[in-house]
Amino acid sequence: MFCYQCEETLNGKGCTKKGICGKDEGTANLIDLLIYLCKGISVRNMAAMEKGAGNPDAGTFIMDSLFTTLTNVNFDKDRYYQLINEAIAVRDSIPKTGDAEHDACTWKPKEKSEIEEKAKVVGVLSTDNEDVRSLRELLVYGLKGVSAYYHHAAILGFTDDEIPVFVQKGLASTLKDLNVDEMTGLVLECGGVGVKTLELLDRAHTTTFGKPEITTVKTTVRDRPAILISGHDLLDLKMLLEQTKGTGVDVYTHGEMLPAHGYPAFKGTDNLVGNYGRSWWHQKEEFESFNGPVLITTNCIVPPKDSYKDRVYTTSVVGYPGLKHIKADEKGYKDFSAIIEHAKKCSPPEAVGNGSDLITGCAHDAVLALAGPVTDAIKNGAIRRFIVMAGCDGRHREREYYTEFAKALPADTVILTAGCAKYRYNSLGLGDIGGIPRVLDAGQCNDSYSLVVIAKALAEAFGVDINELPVSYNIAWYEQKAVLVLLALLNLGIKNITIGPVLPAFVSPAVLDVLVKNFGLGKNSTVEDDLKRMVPK
Ligand code: FSO
Ligand code: SF4
Repeated sequence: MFCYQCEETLNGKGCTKKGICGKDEGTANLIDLLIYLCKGISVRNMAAMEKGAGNPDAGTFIMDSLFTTLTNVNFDKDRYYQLINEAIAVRDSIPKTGDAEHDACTWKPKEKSEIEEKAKVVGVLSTDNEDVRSLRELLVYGLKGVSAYYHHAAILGFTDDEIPVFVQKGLASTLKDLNVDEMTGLVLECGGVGVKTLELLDRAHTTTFGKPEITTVKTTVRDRPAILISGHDLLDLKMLLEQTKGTGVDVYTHGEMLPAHGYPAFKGTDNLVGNYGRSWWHQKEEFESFNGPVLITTNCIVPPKDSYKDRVYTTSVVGYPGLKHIKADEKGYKDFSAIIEHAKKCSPPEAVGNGSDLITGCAHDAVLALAGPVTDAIKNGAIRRFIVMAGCDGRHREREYYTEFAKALPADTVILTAGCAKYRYNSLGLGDIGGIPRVLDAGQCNDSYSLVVIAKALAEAFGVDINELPVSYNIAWYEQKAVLVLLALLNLGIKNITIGPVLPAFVSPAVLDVLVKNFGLGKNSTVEDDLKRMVPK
């Protein structure tokens, strides 16, 4: 195996025998083969589409498969065998349009052992040239991000045919000998498709669940049995709340589900009690002390401990061997009765954290409703600067930097955040500036679009270019959705973004050079130096 798609990759280079995330070698290889076959489907389907004979459903299959392969989504080998067989069936349902097709378009195993053998040789290292490999993988990770966000929009009925077509164009391109400019162009185009996808998802969420409102969320517990819901899928939360109503079972959000509290659709639901715990990597302790069942709707799941394994349920793209999986029926309905009955037999959750309230729901509509006070505060100097500190949290010690940076920010600065990175500073009690919270939590990483809308509106209000605003970007990344968000920001022309806590292993020195020269992208350094740079006097 060789995998270097996430920030926690072994020694900053690549996982080779087992993933730091817990993914084993066999699973990692099967993931490589599934991606290889998705590339093959794409090549064949793009050619067939030109002749009006394409399979319009292939895009959905490919994107759901890519979502499955993101970090901390699915560790279940059986699921990958199944997807590999489905991929071959989808591909072979598309008429062949040329004679000299790539191996990814024609390879077919006669028996299971051939799958394992093939899976060992089609991975990342099958591309020899370091820079070509870097650009291809950067594109594939961006496409994984697009696929994840698109999945959330599509299950709410919001689709855009151009997005799956681009995903196939991008995947197909990685089997071709393109020059550096062509590959770089596709990477930047992926950022543009990312903006479009995030906008689609924003529309899907706000149309379905209402426009988020600035909301205070409790982190204390009640003395009743409960279910913890984690991941990003708001539709799953909606169905769970409908089914737990009147059962005496409470529901708490975990990790990236926290922003759900800001949506009007979930307000006034008396058994949606509050948020439990912090970001994804604390789950081993938090799932233990929660006592009740946990439903994981998307990333990030970490290999569960035996002590609570029987209480963890997965759904949708998520999977882990031995965990109970809840599937949707043909109409998309999920029956959560097993998890609700399970909860009734469990003790109530034990309190965690300092019990302080959290603020969320500071998405674009809510913040722009404060446009007057915000622009006044900038004009009169009460707000000197905004720092976008969005992205992911992670378990490495270097991430302490983000907590320390937030603590060291001067009192006339405001943090704009989205994603699970917020847990590093949303309970620090950073206060407000004339009623404007100093940590404006726009929501999930899925809601990063809000940060762009806010920045664009400020630029318009002040009649300046987006790069002339008093805004600095100090982004923390972990997995591939964050890669896409970064590409989306670059596509919007945002310069001088700082990323950390380490640079992606998949960005080669030459590719990094391009990003530094064209966009001023850089890595974080010390709190002191970065403060001087990002918050000039
Ligand atoms: Fe965090 Fe995990 Fe939302 Fe990611 S929960 S790390 S970018 O999957 O998705 O922010
Ligand atoms: Fe390693 Fe990250 Fe890949 Fe897991 S997802 S195998 S930790 S690089």
